[in-house]
Amino acid sequence: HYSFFPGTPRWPSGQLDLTYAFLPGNNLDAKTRQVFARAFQRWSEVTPLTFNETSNYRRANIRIGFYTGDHGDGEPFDGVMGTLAHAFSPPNGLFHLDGAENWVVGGDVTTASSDSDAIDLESVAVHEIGHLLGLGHSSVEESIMYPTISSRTRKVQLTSDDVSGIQVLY
Ligand code: TQI
Ligand code: ZN
Ligand code: ZN
Repeated sequence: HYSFFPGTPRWPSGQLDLTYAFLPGNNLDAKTRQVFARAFQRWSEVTPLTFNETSNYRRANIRIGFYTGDHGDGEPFDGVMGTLAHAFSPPNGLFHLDGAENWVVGGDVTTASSDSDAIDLESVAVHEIGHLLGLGHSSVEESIMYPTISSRTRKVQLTSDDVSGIQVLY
């Protein structure tokens, strides 16, 4: 079953059109930006929320960046595997990803290569956006918000549990 953060934080009802921006220094390619756009779309399809990319990083509601190791927020990344990403509850909007992971960007993670540590970027993005919107973890194993994902796994479809949870908030 879905859960929320303590105090049930959410984006306010007057602020359902959210903007997101990528950390300017990251210089992500079009393919990577598309992965995030698709991940946001999963949630906008089932809520009144909209998500639009902006180039104004400082003014964006949601700020996405890849970092390695200690990056100044008290939650350092740990290299390959372990913590993959973290996102804060509303209305903070920070979404950080561990730049050290073997991210699979839009490819087929189930057949990805040599490295058994391949992690599907879109799957992690859909999960972290759930946190950005106010969802905690779910006890339903098939759900996007379940607190475990395996490498070489693609899990991007919201389940009825995820949809029920987000529709309580929005
Ligand atoms: N990062 C954890 C997560 O996003 C961070 C975290 C731990 C957390 N406890 C929390 C966030 C409690 C909110 C509330 O869950 S992670 C997965 C999953 C991670 C984990 O790097 O471990 C995904 C990132 F759920 F699959 F295991 C993305 Cl999809
Ligand atoms: Zn961080
Ligand atoms: Zn999580």
